[in-house]
Amino acid sequence: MNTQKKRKRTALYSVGAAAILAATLSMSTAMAATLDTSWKEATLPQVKAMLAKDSGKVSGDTVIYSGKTVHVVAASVLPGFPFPSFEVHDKKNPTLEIPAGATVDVTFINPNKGFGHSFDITKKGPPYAVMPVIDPIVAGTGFSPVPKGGKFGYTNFTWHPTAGTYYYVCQIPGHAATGMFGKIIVK
Ligand SMILES: [Cu+2]
Repeated sequence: MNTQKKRKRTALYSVGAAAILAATLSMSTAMAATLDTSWKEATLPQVKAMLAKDSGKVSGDTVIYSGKTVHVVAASVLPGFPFPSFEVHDKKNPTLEIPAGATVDVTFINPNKGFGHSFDITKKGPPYAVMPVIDPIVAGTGFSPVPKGGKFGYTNFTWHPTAGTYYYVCQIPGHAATGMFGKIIVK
């Protein structure tokens, strides 16, 4: 990377960081109004038990699923992982490899104290804008509750994907732009 590009990236990052802070502050108010009732609550031990139910197998930076029904269990910013990021099987933003025609049962949990996140699936790859404006191809999670009092929000949705390349993306402003996304290969 040349120096000019590096400077540009640093400048963009600063704008992104300020936008994240501003957006996070305004989102907490907006989310209180838009939060849907499909979110349930779990304690951290329950979150860890749920994460263990992911049916994939880790291979390098990929989680490979097999069978007619697969269980994808994703978290946002688990303790010890960088903000903002997703984790599946303790891997940061792994690529998920899913068999075409499978029924995909997705559970998304937000254990990130003080922040909301979403897990939305799209065909649109990076780069993402501060406001990604993604219309998910399946009804995704919407914005999670902000954890408080040792309780963490989680929700489920089902997806029947056809072969192709997809991405899972957080739609909270600034998160996808600063790396909160991963790839899904369905084949
Ligand atoms: Cu996020």
